[in-house]
Amino acid sequence: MQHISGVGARIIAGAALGLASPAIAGGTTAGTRIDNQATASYDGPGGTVTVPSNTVSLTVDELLDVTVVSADPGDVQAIPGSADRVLTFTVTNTGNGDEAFGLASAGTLGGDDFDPAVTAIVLDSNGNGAYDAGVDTVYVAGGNDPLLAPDASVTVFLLSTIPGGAGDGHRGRAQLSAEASTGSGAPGASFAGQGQGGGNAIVGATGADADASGFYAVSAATVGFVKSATVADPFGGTSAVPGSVITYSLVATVSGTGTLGNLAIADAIPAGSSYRPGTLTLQGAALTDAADGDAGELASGAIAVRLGNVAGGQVRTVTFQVQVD
Ligand SMILES: [Ca+2]
Ligand SMILES: [Ca+2]
Ligand SMILES: [Ca+2]
Ligand SMILES: [Ca+2]
Repeated sequence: MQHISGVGARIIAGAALGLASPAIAGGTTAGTRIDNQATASYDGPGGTVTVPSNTVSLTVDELLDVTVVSADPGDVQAIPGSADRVLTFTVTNTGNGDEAFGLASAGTLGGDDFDPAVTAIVLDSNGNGAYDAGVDTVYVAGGNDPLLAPDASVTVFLLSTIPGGAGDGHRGRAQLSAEASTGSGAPGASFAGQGQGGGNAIVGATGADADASGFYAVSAATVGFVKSATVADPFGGTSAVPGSVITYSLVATVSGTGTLGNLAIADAIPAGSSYRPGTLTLQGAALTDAADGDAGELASGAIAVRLGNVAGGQVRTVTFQVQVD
């Protein structure tokens, strides 16, 4: 039996990790054994005497923590009635052990103008950060819950249909939530023996569940289309008589925050009149009558002009002339 005595007695505590453990944000990896042995020393008659304590071994419990963040830089633009519009999220295991996470979505939420109908949760199974239809794996609750190592993340997509009645500029919110499959609850709640490496699993500061929202913004466009005519008769007047020249003006005005794709104008030459060759114009510039490389032609008794994609706020004007027979 050794006794610690004397003014020179010192207690030194030293800790040694039983396993090499990588530094992770969640702290020491769950299941790591921490052995701790203290020593005492004192000045004995023959010099310093060192006395070791018993070794105390602890296994690091698993903290269950998760974060979900929106990965979209802003609102995702969508047109009314469109399907499979994609919101992107990142789910990260911020705990210190391997954990699978159950996912859930919600589209019927307040704080917005409409409810997107969430149709699928999809895992970015090829890891490219982008939704690949038919390639990335559709999530099935309890079937393919993503298993994440500490600090690991998975990109998750929510696919939604935008209601047909959603108005231009309106926003709709959808939410992704993730929950540790071991369990969640109040921070500090413990699941005995369920931690990685044999310790307990303990709910961390996040509550072991998290959610985040993304927004769809409706970007719609409509076109107003107005046709007008001016008449020049052979006598310097404006009567429509045989020989009068009618100049038709077709004005397409696109409004809204979106873009109309492949807007096209067609107008049949009215009965009782004949097209005046070489009079077709777009934005004041002449178009050839032939079907060639430019945006319009006369074909099958009608003029046709292709305006392409036209964004809200823009106007396209087409003119042509006919002569009264
Ligand atoms: Ca775990
Ligand atoms: Ca809503
Ligand atoms: Ca992908
Ligand atoms: Ca042409």
